[in-house]
Amino acid sequence: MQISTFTHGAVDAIRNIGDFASDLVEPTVRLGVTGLARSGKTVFITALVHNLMAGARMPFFDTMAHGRMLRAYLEPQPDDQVPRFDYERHMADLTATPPRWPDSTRRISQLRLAIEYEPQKFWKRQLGYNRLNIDIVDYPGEWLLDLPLLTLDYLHWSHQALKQSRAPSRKVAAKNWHTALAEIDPAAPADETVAQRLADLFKAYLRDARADSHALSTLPPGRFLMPGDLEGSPALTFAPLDAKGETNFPKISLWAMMARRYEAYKTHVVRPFFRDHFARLDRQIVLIDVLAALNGYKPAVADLERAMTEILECFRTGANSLWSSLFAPRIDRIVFAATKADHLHHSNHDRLEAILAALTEDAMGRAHYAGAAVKALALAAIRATREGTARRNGEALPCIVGYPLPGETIGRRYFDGSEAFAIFPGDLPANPETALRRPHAQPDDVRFVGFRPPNPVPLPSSGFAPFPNIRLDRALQALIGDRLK
Ligand SMILES: Nc1nc2c(ncn2[C@@H]2O[C@H](COP(=O)(O)OP(=O)(O)OP(=O)(O)O)[C@@H](O)[C@H]2O)c(=O)[nH]1
Ligand SMILES: [Mg+2]
Repeated sequence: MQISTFTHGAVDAIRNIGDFASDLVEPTVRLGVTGLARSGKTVFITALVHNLMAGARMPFFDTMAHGRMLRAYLEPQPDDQVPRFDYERHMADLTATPPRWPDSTRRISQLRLAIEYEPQKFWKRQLGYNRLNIDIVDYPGEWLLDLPLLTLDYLHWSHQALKQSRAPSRKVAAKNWHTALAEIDPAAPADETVAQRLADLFKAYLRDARADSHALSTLPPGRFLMPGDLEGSPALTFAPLDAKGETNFPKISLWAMMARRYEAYKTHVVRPFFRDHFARLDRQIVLIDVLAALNGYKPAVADLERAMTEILECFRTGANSLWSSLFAPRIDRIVFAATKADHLHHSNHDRLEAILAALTEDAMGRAHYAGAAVKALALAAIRATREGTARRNGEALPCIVGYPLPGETIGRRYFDGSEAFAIFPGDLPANPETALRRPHAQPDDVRFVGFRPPNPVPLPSSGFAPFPNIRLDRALQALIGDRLK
């Protein structure tokens, strides 16, 4: 174990030296956009690229605010073997009539944005303009859940997966799998048909658990839900088994076969993904859909907190962490963002930030220790609502106005997507602990509906005006502002 860790670390270190050398020629920032499924990664990346290319007004992004931004454009991405981020297609969705959100991401993709800017210092300006590349990877959020698997062996993963599947919120979805499992003797000789059947039932359970409208974070292995290139591959033919207190299984047993496949999944699928796309990050933004969790009931918040803590624990920089033992980390700036802040009136943004801070307190504290600059903010990469005031019983209520997505409901009201509505989403509690630990959502609590994207504004020349947003400029400043001086 020690030896293999060392060997992997050495290989990664050599890669990093290569990156460092190419960085000297062409300064590059590798920006990690991290987040669970549906947290807003693809929308964030698309909005960031479009708003930089379209020269959006960004008062809190120094380079733009001080007029030093010359131009931004997409370049061929550095890794030929990774597909390109389909920026044009996502833009086509967002600027369609009516506009729609991009589809959920099914495979990995990458993009490189080049920024040309005027240096701040007079003497540097005499040498001409500077250029900074920003490399970003987009991937299905489900895959992020595999990161904690790197620290779990098959026995512990099986134990954990079984425990999670027995939770009241998942028991029903797991029924068929549990029934089959009860008849299995893990010490019996390995049998491919049995392995296949258990893997199928386990996958069906994961899918059903995800389909539960209250579930926010899904359960690993991520490729079971979003296989990408591994669709139909035998690499995914394994499932947890019930060890029933036993720890020693014969080499020819079903248990041993499943354990080997689980380890192979980690070695050949999980590890390379994180090594190739996360290990070399310079900066990271962690997107968290806090509002969706608050919209659900208590297990949703607990579920989100658990998933994020597990993931962020792995990302922890500094000595003796999984991250530093696997890869040589160098992330020196981290932004935590509560996404979709346009679901709230701006008077509530501070409260949303306070809830985000409470939710990620541990992880943020640790990252800080390791010398990384950390910032938490409420953000909407694309603002789908505007603010207004509604009158109810003579009282003026701050509300938001937007097009609720077809199928959304509030109370008895059903929305078909064709009309704009003024909605009073409610106030978040002033004390973040109340939001996170309340026993059950009350009927009068905050209630959020999804909105379709705002109507695109075509420009007279060509293309579209930058997307309205909330605090995208602050996020950019915190992430890359210092690299554009
Ligand atoms: N109102 C609003 N909704 C947003 C915003 N960003 C994302 N959304 C909503 O959240 C959904 C998910 O956003 P994506 O960017 O696709 O999320 P993702 O993290 O890429 O998800 P996966 O690809 O499934 O991992 C979108 O379809 C929108 O409904 C935002 O800034 N404002
Ligand atoms: Mg996506």
